Amino acid sequence: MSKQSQFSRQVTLYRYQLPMDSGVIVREQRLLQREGYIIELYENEHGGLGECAPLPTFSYETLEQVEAQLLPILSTWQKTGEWPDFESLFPSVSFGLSAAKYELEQTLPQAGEYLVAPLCSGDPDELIPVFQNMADNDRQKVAKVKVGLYEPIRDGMLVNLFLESIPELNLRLDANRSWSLDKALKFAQYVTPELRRRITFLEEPCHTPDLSLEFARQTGIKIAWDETLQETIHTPKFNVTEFDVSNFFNDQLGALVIKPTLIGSIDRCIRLIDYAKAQGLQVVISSSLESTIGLTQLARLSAWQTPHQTPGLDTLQLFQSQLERSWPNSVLPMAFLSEQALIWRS
Ligand code: OSB
Ligand code: MG
Repeated sequence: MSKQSQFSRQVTLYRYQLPMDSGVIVREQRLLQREGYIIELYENEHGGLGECAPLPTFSYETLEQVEAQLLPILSTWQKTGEWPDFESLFPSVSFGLSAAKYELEQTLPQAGEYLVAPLCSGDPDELIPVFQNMADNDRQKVAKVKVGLYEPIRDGMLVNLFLESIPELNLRLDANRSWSLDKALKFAQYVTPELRRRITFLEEPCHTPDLSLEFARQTGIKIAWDETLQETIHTPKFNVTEFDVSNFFNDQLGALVIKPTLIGSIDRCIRLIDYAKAQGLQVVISSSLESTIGLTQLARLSAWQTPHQTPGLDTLQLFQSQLERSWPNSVLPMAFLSEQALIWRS
């Protein structure tokens, strides 16, 4: 038999369920359980895992659609070793499948960036041990705060307090498009102009990208695209090098936030990162609440492709367990793939 023998490749598809509490991260629908698929591939002694976990209210595809798309792809790969066109797949499928392929081919470096920007909920004191660790590692103090959930005045005062009480702190803020221009400006009014410099960026302050840009022009606070990038990728003729540059790259922009589960394959993410770098724009790799399988891969992607950048991966704290792979220093118990639902094996 040739090397293409069907016995040289093995595929297992699991569906996992992990208890969690998404808290305020997923605004419209509090998630108490994270569900997704894990692909496990083997070929000639090498293995690879990939996580395809569409995020409710953020992803456009459902779990059912993911499974329906995955099954024929996995069957074909197992029989022939052929991969599909990653560009034509749902982003979560494209990311998970590409991650498994990268691991199989040993092209995703092992070293990961596990110093992440802490997501903080309101008490600056919580951050002291985290910042100590950042300082010990010669890193800038950076944290992320969700805004737009309460009154903009409260948010403005809170941000001001953070910046005032922690002198070298840099803050990333995220409003997930929840403000009108008026409310966003009200927020900014409560942040002392000299302190605004230490807001590295505010993700998606307003209901629309145009309003967010207007907010940035009026306040001097840099913004970052997250939802806007995801939306752009969903336009039918999306092409990394031809997307609407006027909206994406301008002086108001502090960073591009890339959530691979919502964007697509590792190759696509790398093309976007290269393009952003060429424009002098920072890129932050961010989580879509993946299990430790996807999350550690994102930490590896970040160390590899956005070195010296603190990734937005502080989401394991929302879970009650890790899955199969450990996140360095996490005290959460481990759940295993062997305990998850087996969907298909061949
Ligand atoms: O709004 O950026 C978001 C996680 C899941 C869905 C949406 C978001 C997030 C995060 C991840 O905030 C953490 C981070 O980016 O630092
Ligand atoms: Mg965001």
